[in-house]
Amino acid sequence: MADEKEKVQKVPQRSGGVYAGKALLVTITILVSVLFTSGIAYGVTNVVGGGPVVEGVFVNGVREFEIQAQQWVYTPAALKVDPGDRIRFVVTSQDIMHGFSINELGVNLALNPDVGIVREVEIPLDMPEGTYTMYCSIFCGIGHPYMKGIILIGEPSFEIGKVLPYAATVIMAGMFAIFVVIGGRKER
Ligand SMILES: [Cu+2]
Repeated sequence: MADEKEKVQKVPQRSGGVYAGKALLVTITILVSVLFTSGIAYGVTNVVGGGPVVEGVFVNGVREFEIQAQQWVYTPAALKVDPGDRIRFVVTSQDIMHGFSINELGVNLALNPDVGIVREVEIPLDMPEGTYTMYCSIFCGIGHPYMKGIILIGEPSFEIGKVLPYAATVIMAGMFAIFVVIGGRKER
């Protein structure tokens, strides 16, 4: 009985400081998560399909893109087209052998150094609007897995991929906050 009384008395004395500490911890966690995610999101958009979005040049009704490939980037790395477009890729490797692939469009080119490879495709009118990946399909060194770009088709109104990193962080921060609160309760 004596022990229980002590406990009851102790709780109110501690709680003020404990809650202030928790609030600070939760705030710091959220701040760090936001900074971290922004950094990742910024890094991802700049590494994969980063840089300005290029819309190509119309040559006799065909949307033409001149693309340079080199270890381990495409320039430009972000293309924008519309459904129904006729597209011409003119892709040249500036150094060693690379590939140039877009699965959804059935494109898979092997690029010998300094030889421009030309390939024409038509974007089907019923192709779902969104972001597609162009990537190197021939091993070209340590950066090969990251040699990627994006091809934007149409004007997608909502893309889960752009929201996902932020949503994940909010969930992570929320979970961490819950753990902190639960952990704090168990200590007592
Ligand atoms: Cu490669």
